[in-house]
Amino acid sequence: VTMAFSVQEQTQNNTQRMCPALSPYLKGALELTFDPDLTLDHVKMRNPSMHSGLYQPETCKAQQTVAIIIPFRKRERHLLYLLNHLHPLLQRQQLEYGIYIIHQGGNTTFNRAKLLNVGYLEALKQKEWECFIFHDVDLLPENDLNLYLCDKEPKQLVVGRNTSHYKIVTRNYFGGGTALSREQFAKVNGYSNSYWGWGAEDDDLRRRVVLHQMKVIQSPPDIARYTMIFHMRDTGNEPNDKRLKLLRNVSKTWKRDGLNSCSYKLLSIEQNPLYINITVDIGEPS
Ligand code: UDH
Repeated sequence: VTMAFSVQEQTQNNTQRMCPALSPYLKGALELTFDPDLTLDHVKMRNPSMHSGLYQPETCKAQQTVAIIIPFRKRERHLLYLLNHLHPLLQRQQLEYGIYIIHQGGNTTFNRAKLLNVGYLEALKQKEWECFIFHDVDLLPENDLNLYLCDKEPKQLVVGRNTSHYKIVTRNYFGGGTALSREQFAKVNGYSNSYWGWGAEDDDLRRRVVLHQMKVIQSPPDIARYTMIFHMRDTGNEPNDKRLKLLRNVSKTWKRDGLNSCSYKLLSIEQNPLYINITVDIGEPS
């Protein structure tokens, strides 16, 4: 459809004309590559329209503005593969988006959920994003029809994974890649800040969603397929043995443990061409 307009018309209409609900540039199933010689400079060269981690379509107004929030520590190689894959995909989806890497400074126990809260709060200082996608660094979408957009209900983007032969191992899985609108996430007071180490912070968020009479929807399983880059368990992210106890108390704790109690020290914000890097000191388990 867009092809019918001249470049001039397209530019003039930049602010009014909405991008179509389904972008004409989508390819469907994708081939993934893991070139061992890939560098950040290659990825920059392949994405010349990226500036300061932000992108918007040139010819139309995006359906939504989307902040991609990625919890991060010492996974440089994974980040490189993710950026290489995700930027072209999001651009084909004609989204207005920003990629925020939330880097936990120091060596204290990892806290994925708290980093995601920080990402939400910090991204909103930059722009009033409509949609938030909480995304692990090691998961690559295998199909660009899996739209990185928010819906009327919180949405699970990651349904099948290569590592589990695309079978849904955990029913009710709400981790890996999850889309909530600004309002949906605010309503549940975000994630809990109390899950130090691996596990159950994503189940906690699901309980918050259900407690607020929302329901989790999924991208269609045949397109919500992901390749997980193989890795061993990281030091500093050992399974959290308090996780099941925490999970039992969500209905009592959600109101005081979340966005409204997320305290951290901002160490730096760097605007790289391909992402915004936010390094934070989120403290340690009390
Ligand atoms: N993350 C980091 N650095 C860390 C720990 C976690 O960046 O040191 C981030 C990263 O975005 C990662 C996400 O947090 O994708 C989730 O952590 P994870 O990948 O450790 O969790 P997952 O459940 O794997 O995917 C658990 C360990 C599995 C070990 C299996 C060995 N075969």
